[in-house]
Amino acid sequence: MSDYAKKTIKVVLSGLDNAGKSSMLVGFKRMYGYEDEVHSLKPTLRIDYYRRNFLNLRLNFFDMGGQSKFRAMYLKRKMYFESIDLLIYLVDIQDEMRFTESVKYLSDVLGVLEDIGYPKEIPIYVCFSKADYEFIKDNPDEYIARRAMVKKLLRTTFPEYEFQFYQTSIYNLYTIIHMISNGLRSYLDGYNEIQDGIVEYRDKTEIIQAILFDHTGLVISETFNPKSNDYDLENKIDRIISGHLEFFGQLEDEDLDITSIRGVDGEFMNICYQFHLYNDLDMSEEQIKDAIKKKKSGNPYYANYYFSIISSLDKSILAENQINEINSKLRDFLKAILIDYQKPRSFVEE
Ligand SMILES: Nc1nc2c(ncn2[C@@H]2O[C@H](COP(=O)(O)OP(=O)(O)OP(=O)(O)O)[C@@H](O)[C@H]2O)c(=O)[nH]1
Ligand SMILES: [Mg+2]
Repeated sequence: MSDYAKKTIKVVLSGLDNAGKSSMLVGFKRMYGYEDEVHSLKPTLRIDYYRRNFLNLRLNFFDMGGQSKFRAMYLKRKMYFESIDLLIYLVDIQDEMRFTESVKYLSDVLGVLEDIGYPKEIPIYVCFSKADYEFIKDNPDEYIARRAMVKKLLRTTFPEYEFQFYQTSIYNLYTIIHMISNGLRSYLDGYNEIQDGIVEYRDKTEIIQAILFDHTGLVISETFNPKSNDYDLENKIDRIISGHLEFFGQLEDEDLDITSIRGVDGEFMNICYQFHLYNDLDMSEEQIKDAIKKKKSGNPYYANYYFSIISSLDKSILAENQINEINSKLRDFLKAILIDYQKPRSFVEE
């Protein structure tokens, strides 16, 4: 990051009409209180665009309206699929009737990618959308069978591509944030150092999950939550984190400061931290004070970061004892890395 130039990343959301693409973006933009908006969404006409900055990245989202006339148009004019850095394809897991149609369109899209020389090393994100907790609990066998069918079909038809499979639900926002953030991770600078710090932190405290978010709620780094094959447990943890995201969104919108806040949820203890980092490299004391005061009025030198921790209750004493010490270390260490991202050009919210 010598010149702080941003990388532009084209993220494409594709899939049939009604698959949940625009809903995903609404959740991602709003973070909380978006249910009414999601329920009243109209079909997207052609393409909706959404831009957001994320650390060293300038994200350009293309929400490609999925009605058949638009799909035909995209397939004909291949430029829509050019220079994609992250392709997220949504398959509505609840719409059994259109399952074959959805897989067919994905195959058509992959055919176009092949024609235009899409780099095979960039994984394609296949997202089983509307994977609501209740739906999966009511139809577990069906759900597993459908997932397995799509996976097998894609892997045999397009063996040279790498696919990443996720399940998301708008009623559990973290499932969406987690997927998008994973897709962006390889484009982040300085990521490995942050990741090492988080892993070290996890190992010292035996926490279950630690996640570092930027002020827009995207994940900068997280411990790799060991896959337990326990869907209920995973869902519980994801929901706690979705609750944190909702909380962070509100803190940002209302310009509120906290140091930390903790809660107990069933067998888990969870803690949220807010870090305020400002770029004091080129600033006088006066300017720093000013920056803190005016953080919401577009001050480019200031940003919040959020840190979520989940531990099991019986390990929480250990986690708590370690937290203050590690926290101040983590903070210094994050500051050293993150401050680079906070140059004025990299902090314009669009
Ligand atoms: N149960 C459930 N419903 C969802 C979910 N996400 C979206 N929906 C519903 O699905 C409907 C369609 O969602 P959209 O986001 O508009 O679908 P789209 O893919 O953008 O559709 P086009 O713009 O026509 O391509 C909405 O009425 C949402 O309420 C989800 O995770 N679970
Ligand atoms: Mg739409």
